[in-house]
Amino acid sequence: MGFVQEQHERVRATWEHMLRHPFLLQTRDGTIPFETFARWMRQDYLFVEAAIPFMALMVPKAPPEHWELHTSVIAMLNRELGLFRERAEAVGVDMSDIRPSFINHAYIQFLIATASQRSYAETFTVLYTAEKAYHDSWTVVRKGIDPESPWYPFVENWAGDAFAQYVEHLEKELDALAEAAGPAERARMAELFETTLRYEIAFWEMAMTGDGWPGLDAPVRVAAGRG
Ligand code: MP5
Repeated sequence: MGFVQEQHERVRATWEHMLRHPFLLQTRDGTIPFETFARWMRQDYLFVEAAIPFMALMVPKAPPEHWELHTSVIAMLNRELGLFRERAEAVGVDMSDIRPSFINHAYIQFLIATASQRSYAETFTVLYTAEKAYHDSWTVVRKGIDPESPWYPFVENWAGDAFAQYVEHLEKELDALAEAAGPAERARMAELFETTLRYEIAFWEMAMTGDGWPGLDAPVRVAAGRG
């Protein structure tokens, strides 16, 4: 069994826990409150923005055969930012003056620290896990969401065939990187796989429960009733 399958088996219960998150089930069933989905949109916009420097930091560590992959991911992220702006405009989500929630801030710092300080294979593990988590999560939403839903374009983006193929490609490459790694590096990769999964769950939870920072009431910039 390859490294990736091994990791999925190891964390299966936690992965399934993520896929049962109320944010996903309520989005699928059309019962998600508008402001809850809007909160996810604002926060994920910032996350996708931060994913661009994350990808760029991987380039100097990458073998030249992976450069095309990285440039295509950066182009994809730019298109995604356009999708967020288009949906926000179409549906009336205010995207002005957004700031990261505590959990989003932590996740972004984790991305950048990993890409700055860890090996290529370790950083690639975080990339794979975040992408696979989104593919699987939005696949749950796809099984039941009304195609007329204003949120459907997000479902298509991450649950669609092109994204599925991209994630499969990442899986193959990650297996090859793990094969070439020694046991100590593989152990660090396994830990990062699990940490990334935990951040993904925390992100859905934050979307559902609020974008504040511990010890503070809703930030001053947040309009009454939003949080
Ligand atoms: C992704 C995302 C998927 N947009 N947000 C979170 C919190 N996790 C994963 O990444 P991408 O780069 O948008 O496909």
